[in-house]
Amino acid sequence: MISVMKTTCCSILFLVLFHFCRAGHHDGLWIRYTKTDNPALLQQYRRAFPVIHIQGGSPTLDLARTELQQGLRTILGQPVDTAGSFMSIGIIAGAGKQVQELLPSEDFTQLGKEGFVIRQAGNRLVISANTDAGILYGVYHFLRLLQTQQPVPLATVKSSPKIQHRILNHWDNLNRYVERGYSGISIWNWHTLPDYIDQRYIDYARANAAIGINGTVLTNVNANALVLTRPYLEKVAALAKVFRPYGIRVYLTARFSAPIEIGGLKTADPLDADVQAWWKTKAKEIYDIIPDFGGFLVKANSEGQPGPQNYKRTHADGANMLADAVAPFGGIVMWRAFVYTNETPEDRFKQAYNEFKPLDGQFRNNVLVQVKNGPIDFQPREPFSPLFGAMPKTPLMMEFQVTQEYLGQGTHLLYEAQMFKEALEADTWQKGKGSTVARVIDGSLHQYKMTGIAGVANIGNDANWTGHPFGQANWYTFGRLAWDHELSATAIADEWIKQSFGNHKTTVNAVRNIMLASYPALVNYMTPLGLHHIMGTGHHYGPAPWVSNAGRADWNPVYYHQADTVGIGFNRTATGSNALAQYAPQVRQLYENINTCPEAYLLWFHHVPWQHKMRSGRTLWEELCHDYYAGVDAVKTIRQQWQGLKGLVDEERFSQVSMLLDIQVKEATWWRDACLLYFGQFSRRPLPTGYEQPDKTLEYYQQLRFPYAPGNGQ
Ligand code: BDP
Repeated sequence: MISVMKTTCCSILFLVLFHFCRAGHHDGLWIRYTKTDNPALLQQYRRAFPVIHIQGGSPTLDLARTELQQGLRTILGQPVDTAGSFMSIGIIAGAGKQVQELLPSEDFTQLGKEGFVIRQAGNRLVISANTDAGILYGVYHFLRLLQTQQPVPLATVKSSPKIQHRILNHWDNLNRYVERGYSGISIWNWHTLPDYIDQRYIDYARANAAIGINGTVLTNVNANALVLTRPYLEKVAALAKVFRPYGIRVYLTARFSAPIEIGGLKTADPLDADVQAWWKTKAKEIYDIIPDFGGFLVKANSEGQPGPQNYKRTHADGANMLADAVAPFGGIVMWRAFVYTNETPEDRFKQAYNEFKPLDGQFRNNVLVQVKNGPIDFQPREPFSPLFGAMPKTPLMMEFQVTQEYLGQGTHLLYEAQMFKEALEADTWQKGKGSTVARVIDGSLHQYKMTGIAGVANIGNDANWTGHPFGQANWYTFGRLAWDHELSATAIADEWIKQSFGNHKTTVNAVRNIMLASYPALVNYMTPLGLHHIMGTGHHYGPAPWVSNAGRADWNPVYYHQADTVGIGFNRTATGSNALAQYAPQVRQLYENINTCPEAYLLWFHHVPWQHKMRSGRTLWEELCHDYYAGVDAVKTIRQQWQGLKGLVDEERFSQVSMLLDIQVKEATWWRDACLLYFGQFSRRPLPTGYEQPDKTLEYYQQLRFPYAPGNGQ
């Protein structure tokens, strides 16, 4: 008897431990609640929130109730009474009139469809909204306040999203290969869908709802028409069903040639009546099984994808045809502006603007044009795309890349918030000072009726979702900025750290310092002073500024840096490609004058002589050396700071990040040495004295090959 009991106890203990490990640090994302470790605060929380009452019932409210109950139970470390009455002390939540009446002075119209208010009303904390989704967002926000140990009584929070469509873009193929993915294969297991619902789909929905993401494009922009066939649509419907109560809609990429490939038509011409009818029928079929289907994302006439220009039609013709198909069902079309062709002997920087600006006003009102933050392609630092602010009659949405294609991929610790903020805060000057990119995409500058923002996901089926443990911070940041682009990089970092690593001051301070130092470090060791697109061909892994034989001119690093014995950089002023003319005059003038151009963007716009005097007093060559070395030094400092966290963060992540930082130091050094040896051939100047000399030759770096680096497969 005793021995049986022992075994049972042991297995219970084992199960508990096992459960803790599984749902532990690595895979819990920011919805991994933990008990408040500040005893005084814990007492206050227990006193303030003993009971939960959620008014009303619906799948979304049921989720809110469960989330609140389970989250609170863990945070308080004691059971929570959910059977409380409307008059209980504790938390009262609901979207209905009765709850709203508890806040008589509140203007609920301001909150819109997704906003919420959290406010103390007597001895009750009221979470209210106009919709169930708003309540769910409010509940997640409330749990975040507790997880980040805000004092009680909690300050009032009124929050509604500044942007309507906040969408993740998965570049996931149907065979589960993730284009530019560095964290395993796709989380969508198309083979076992629709019948098998992986717990991950639910965890994914929770994590996204907790940060306000309300849409997901499941498939790659380099699209496969098969996903639009019935068997796949049923799989999509199964995912949509999981996501629906979390306020998340599904979208698909539409391959423009689908009417030919799966419809048996001879053409995909958007002005052809049969093609139009095919898309209309297809849209109806989709909405029959997914009534809240979000719509289509389209990459057309870019990098080999088919599009309307195959039939001498415009991007507007193509987008409008799809828009007409989904309009009766409330769907939208996100048409990408990432287009460029090698056949046009034009600076690639200028091509998206040239193509789209003339089409302003020609799109249906359920079309958003999706523009990458910069004019080229997700480089470590890009000036803002000149399209922002230039299309007042067409809602433009932002496309950020969360996955780190050009940013150290799966092994570099990079916190992307400052990069996103830099783009959002850039002033387009299109309607005078203060015409920021953020105001373009939140619709306030041009009164857009529809607004959106997309982030190319860094999510895969790795145990921790994002490969690098700090990749989670970038997913989190994207969601938080999509909700409120005014949040600061520091505030978001603090929230994420506290929810992911706990509230210990030393940890929070050290991890924050590391995160904030990571972006300037990466820019310095990869592409300082406005260098861009000098990564390895195809996979974009590592430095390869010497490459000049890629399939098309504008895939070659030499096209972008233009180094010669006179200097380095791409002349985009009036004496060069004149891309600067695409900006408002104030921006153009600022960048065009080499003395006012921010040095961070210098080589984006100017071919600068090697002996040019920089603001530091150094010559350009010396500055380049300085920045590359500073980048590597900064990563070494980050590594050192991380070592100081031994014992303060869990062993698993401590050792993962330690190993990754070793790789990062190695690769940053590789970037620095390879680039400076290569550019030194043109500057014909030695490294300034005092710098550690490269231990390898340029030839060594040039012969490195990585045929199986992620990004080369299908
Ligand atoms: C580039 C990627 C490529 C994508 C393309 C796009 O290298 O894999 O297909 O962008 O955004 O950055 O369409």
